[in-house]
Amino acid sequence: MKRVIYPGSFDPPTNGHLDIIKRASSVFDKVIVSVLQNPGKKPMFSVHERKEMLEMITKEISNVEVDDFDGLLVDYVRTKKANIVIKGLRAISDFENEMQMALTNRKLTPDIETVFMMTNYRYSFLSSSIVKEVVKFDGCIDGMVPEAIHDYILNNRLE
Ligand code: COD
Repeated sequence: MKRVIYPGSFDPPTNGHLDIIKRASSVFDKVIVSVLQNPGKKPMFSVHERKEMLEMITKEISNVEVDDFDGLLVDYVRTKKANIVIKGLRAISDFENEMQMALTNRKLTPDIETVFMMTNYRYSFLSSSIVKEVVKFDGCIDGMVPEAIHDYILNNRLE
């Protein structure tokens, strides 16, 4: 059984994230979407809220589980008895950072593989930061985030 971890900040989840989750769930037996508890960053949504949103948008995908983690990703991957990490790639700008993370993870634990999925061209411009920026100035986020969490984002955002 191929279990994969899809880690991220998901602050908030976007249509780009959901697209990767759906595609990964059709390739692998189990996808564990895991929110990093990162005290270093100042998120707009709490870990609890981000998990709640991920659960709302994945409730119809039976082989997806939502979780959270702290510390090193490779240690967490081992505790979940998985050996594959899924990442999404948008532009060249993602590549440099993602390559650095993948090689660091490989150095730490050689038996964990990182598998990259190319973004869907429709969502190639999308990031959580863009969504937060638009929300902050009361812009329209239709089409950027899954409909199921559109109102949740507007109602729970931090000013
Ligand atoms: N289309 C496709 N993919 C996308 C899109 C989009 N529109 N938007 C985002 N993605 C992908 C990202 O490329 C990423 O792979 C994933 O979705 C999550 O994105 P974010 O922005 O929510 O999350 P990040 O990039 O902040 O997550 C970083 C991690 C939490 C994975 C990383 O910091 C980590 O592993 N931290 C743990 C500490 C650790 O182990 N460090 C050592 C390794 S360097």
